[in-house]
Amino acid sequence: MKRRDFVKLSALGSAAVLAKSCSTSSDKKQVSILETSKKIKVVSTWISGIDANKEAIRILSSNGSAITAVEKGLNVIESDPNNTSVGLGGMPDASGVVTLDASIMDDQYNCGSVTYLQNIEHPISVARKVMEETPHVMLSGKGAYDFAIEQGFTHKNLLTESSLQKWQEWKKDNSFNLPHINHENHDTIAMIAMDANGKMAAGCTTSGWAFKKHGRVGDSPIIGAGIYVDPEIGGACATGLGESIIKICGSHAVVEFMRSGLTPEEACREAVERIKKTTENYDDLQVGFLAMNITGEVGIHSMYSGFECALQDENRSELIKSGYEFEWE
Ligand code: SD4
Repeated sequence: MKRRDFVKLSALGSAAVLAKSCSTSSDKKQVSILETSKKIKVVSTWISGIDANKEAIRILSSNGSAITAVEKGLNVIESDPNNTSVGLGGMPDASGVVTLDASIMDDQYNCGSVTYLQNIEHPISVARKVMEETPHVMLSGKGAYDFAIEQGFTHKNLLTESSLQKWQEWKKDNSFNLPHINHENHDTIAMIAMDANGKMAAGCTTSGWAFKKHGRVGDSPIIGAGIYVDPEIGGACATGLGESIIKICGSHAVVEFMRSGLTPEEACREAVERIKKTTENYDDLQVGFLAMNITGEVGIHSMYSGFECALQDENRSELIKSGYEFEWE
């Protein structure tokens, strides 16, 4: 199903969801201040962020911490077999194996991540365990899996019938061509939350680039690329083609742009500009950034049209359409 149709069909529950356009290619110099007040709030990439946010805000409303809100919010999407970019139901790599990347970070530079993790439904929770239970930041592959089992996680087959079928179709026709990460074939979820104490955390969880080369790791588990949080400035996270995001340390770049005085939206746009400068061919290359500063102001920007984020606080839920550099159609 195309994203457009999914947006139309998606059941948005009882929350009032308003589509709001921040800027378009023609008015991209316009700066949108989406949110400025410092109170509990959560913002997540893509439309699936709506469901993740509901769980996160439930936790924040009962005085839960930002880090727990991020973990539990992302768990919802990891368990959704219909999201083909995250956890259960995630698209496999070229060899038919589902491999997962995830990272989590609070606003005290504590962080944890897992890469190339297999058969564990909640990589974001394993990343949190890496952060809290080990002296390390990142565990990978079999080591990450063994650690997860040690910590009480259970082995699970994450390849659904539907993802297996898509992989089989791809293998039959295109096994020499990677599908692009473009405007509508990815749904990685990244989230930034602020709790009642004004503390912030960010997280990201994904099965990465569909049909990627076996062993490939994207930006999502790399602190500074997929996510970053600075206690004095705010947080940022990324979605889209990980290779391009890694090359500019995307989320860290967004935070540093905010440090230099830019609003979150301007900072996200500046990071996209940097990718344009550093990437020879950005035809059909989608990247999107999402940022929140410590005053609670939120902004997003992407290379191509179609990127959107879900924002929720105690009173409302909104779907924000991103400003962008190029119109897709
Ligand atoms: C990756 N950044 O593995 C991820 C993909 C993604 O929505 O964001 N998909 O490169």
